[in-house]
Amino acid sequence: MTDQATAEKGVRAPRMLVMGVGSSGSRAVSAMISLNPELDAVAIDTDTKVLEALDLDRTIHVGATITRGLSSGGDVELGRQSIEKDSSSIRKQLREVDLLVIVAGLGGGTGSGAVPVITRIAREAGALVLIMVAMPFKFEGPKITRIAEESLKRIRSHADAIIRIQNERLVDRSDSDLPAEEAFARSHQVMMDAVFSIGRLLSRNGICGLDFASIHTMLRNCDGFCHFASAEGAGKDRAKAVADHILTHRLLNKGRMLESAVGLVVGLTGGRDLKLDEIECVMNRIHEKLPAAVWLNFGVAVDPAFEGRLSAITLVAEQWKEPLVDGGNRQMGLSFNKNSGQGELPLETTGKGEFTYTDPTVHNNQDLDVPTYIRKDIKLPR
Ligand SMILES: Nc1nc2c(ncn2[C@@H]2O[C@H](COP(=O)(O)OP(=O)(O)O)[C@@H](O)[C@H]2O)c(=O)[nH]1
Ligand SMILES: [Mg+2]
Repeated sequence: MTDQATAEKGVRAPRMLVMGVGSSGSRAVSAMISLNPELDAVAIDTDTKVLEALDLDRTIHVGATITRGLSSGGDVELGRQSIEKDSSSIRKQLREVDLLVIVAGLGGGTGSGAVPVITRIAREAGALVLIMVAMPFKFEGPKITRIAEESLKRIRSHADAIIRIQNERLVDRSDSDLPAEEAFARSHQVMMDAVFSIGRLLSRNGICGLDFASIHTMLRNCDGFCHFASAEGAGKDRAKAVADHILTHRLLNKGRMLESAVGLVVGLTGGRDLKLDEIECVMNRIHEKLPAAVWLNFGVAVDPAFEGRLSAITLVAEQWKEPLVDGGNRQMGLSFNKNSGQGELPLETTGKGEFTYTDPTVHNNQDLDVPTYIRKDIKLPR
């Protein structure tokens, strides 16, 4: 095979799989599929009634012998046992997956018990794991909150990054008429925005900048949590509207989080009518809020369905686990000069971060701490 043929064979878009876990997670995934049937997604629950009610082809029922098809009844241990028992069906889903996005509402038994286990299995399989969890509303009571917090701690010890959606921040306390259903729907909407935008930016629709390497850098190195916000605008002033919304976004602490960010990924999606001016307008306004030395990466995707609209997502890191280092433990020049355009990491020299001084996780002679796409020498599209 010629070099060119080899290269062509190796080039493929990174594969993202979305896994909805527990009843809320499964419903979220079902809502995503109904809007985008192409999405690679699977729903997993102990409760057959919930799975059957979803209009989904790909569902996995776990813990049949443990809960007999019923829900875990809020028992986290039953959720954990159910997934351990059926871990082989989870492993099968993970073949060739580069990025696994797990979606769940914490506070119940299945999602809270199963997500930490699935996260561990996926890391062992070599996938980059992004967890998107909704934390319960205050009105659900202290017991539910405690279950969610404890599950989050366990997830944290395995996941690359967690996007924690504080349901409480999605509602305005003055909005006393807000139907409960609408309140829950908002957290599903945030998850949906995040999944769709990351998917678009990783696909071949991306016309500049953002690629799997930058998302990888951000997720692996942020200090566990990464904050997400999205905004959309339409019409003539859409760029300004999108920037204003991001700069005052509730999920970014009314925009204050940007002032102390250490890392930021911005993804813009527009239609074929997207103008360079508009990209500049959004980026310049966001730049103004950022500290001088920030690691910034942005990407733009064009999707004909976005004609007349502009959407932006941001992933914000407030802290790195440790200064980003290369294989020789040399500090990398990651500071982003606000005036110099885009900052980007040379992927090949990315180090093992916090794993620099720990033994590698070796399986079948492969170091699982090295991302799948590097181990398999998959050339990522730039
Ligand atoms: N967005 C959304 N969240 C929900 C919904 N139902 C429950 N939740 C949230 O998800 C948490 C877990 O509930 P659930 O998914 O039913 O539990 P599980 O099936 O045992 O994992 C709850 O504490 C709620 O905060 C829903 O319909 N939509
Ligand atoms: Mg349930």
